[in-house]
Amino acid sequence: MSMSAARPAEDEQPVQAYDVVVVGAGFAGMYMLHRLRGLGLSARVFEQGSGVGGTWYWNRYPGARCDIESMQYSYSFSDDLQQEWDWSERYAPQPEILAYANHVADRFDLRSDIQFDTRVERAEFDERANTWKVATSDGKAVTAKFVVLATGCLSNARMPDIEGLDRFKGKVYHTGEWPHEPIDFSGQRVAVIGTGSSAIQAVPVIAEQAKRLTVFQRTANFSVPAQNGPLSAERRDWFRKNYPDVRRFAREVSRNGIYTTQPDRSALDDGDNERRARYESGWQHGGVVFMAVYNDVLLNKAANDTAADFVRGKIAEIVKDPAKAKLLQPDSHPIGTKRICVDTGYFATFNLPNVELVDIRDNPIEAITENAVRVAGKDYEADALVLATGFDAMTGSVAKIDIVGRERQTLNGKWAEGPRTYLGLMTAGFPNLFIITGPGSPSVLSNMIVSIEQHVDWIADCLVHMRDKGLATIEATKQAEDKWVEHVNEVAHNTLYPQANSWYMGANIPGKPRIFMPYIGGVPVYRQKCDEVAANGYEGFAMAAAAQRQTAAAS
Ligand code: NA7
Repeated sequence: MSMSAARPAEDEQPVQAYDVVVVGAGFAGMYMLHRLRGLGLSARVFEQGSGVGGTWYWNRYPGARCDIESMQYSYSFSDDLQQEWDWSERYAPQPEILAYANHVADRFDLRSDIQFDTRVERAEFDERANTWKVATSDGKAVTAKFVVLATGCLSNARMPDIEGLDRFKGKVYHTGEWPHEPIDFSGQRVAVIGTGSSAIQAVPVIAEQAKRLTVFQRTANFSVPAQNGPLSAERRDWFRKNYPDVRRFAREVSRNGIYTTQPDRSALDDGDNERRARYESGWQHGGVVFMAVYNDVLLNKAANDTAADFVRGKIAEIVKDPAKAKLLQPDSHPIGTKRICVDTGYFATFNLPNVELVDIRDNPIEAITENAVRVAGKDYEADALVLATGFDAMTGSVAKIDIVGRERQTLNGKWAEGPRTYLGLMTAGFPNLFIITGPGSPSVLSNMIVSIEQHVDWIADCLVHMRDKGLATIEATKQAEDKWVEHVNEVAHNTLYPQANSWYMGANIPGKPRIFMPYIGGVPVYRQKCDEVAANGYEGFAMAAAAQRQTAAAS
């Protein structure tokens, strides 16, 4: 018999078996892999991009940068790493964050267990074997005892349903899927659709290059200045020296996982002058922490109005043309209920002679023609179109995977009325399937890296517990999940957040159920709850050894 005849056909190749399959090699997937290796578990990471970095791999639009200070938007798990990496600016630009992700991949030798350019298409739980069968876009399949979805919250770019988009003859770019080569808009007429965080960062940079820039605004957005600049050696050294306290504070004290002053008073406790002075100082300090000048801005509409009025006043001061200023002043949602944007010169950009603002709130874009965006019968000609139209947030990337749990239930079927999880970590009926920063956890309302590290550590500890006890499966009970979903909703509805048509609510995707997805209770409360659950023998989760029947999960 010849050697070739002895080789089994492709579909007969033994299926590679891993302890854990991780989906995604962004900041969550990379750290998960690092922890799994440390535990001596075999792991395979599948990543659809050609490199690590997740969000920071895809979002390469001009002006893209973090809205949390770099010294805090960074891993804390390795002191050597946090002591050795040099950030150049207070808020790192995207290329630097991507360089950091690559540095981490190299430093911890992660690449050998990451398969790039490969999408996970399907994951199906085999109830007899207690394993997941994971099928990938290269036509192969592997098995794993556990699957960890590290798919990211803002990773599924949303193309708008605008008639004629495919007819446009010029270049079309989505901010969340930006090309890898630099794009130079010099001499071009550029149309930007959308005025969320991405557009607010991109518009000032594009305006510097473009011959003409037209911004199509459906909803005016609140934005505060980043007050970005070079990171001083003193500030960097201060952080390095104080990292143990800074990180502990971010995990255990700060609601949003950011080391910053915690507000101790209501906006209504101060008179006009004192309040204005405090907002002014928050504005001068810069960044998302503007929302934490007072402790009730997101709880009380009257308090919220004081912050919103302050920012509207700033817009009126910055934008010279009063009609433009009025259009740019948000009036349809309380400040902060859509994620507060952080900018460098956004509002001032509208003072430039080459920049036009088109209000599409009452007159939506009618169509895109071969060379223009048409609004109210008028054609705004453009050579390039920038779609800053956001993401199918939090659930979009999970939904793209065909996930089949117990009794052949699909996750998309189960979540048809909105995502349901226990602690954002697991969903009933899908054993051994973990989600990092999933819906029902603080995730996008927090410093993502703090929340990622917390989830990864919790999952790693859980896997050790299962190994030590000889357990084969863990799954959320329906009862615990129902209670948690109710709690998440209750907390959300005690705030002003549900008043906005935001991506937190799924409101940016036609037909997506309106459910407030992240958990508002705050990072410390949430962490404590997760720790208590683990300390109480993984309360609310059903765990079983291989031979046991899984009945608890159905109770
Ligand atoms: P966002 O915040 O979802 O913003 C998307 C923007 O695009 C927003 O202004 C939308 O208006 C607008 N949009 C979406 N679809 C359309 C259509 N069809 N026509 C006109 N305008 C449209 O996404 P970003 O990428 O800016 O930011 C996402 C997060 O990334 C951000 O919060 C940070 O956490 C980082 P709308 O407000 O829906 O009226």
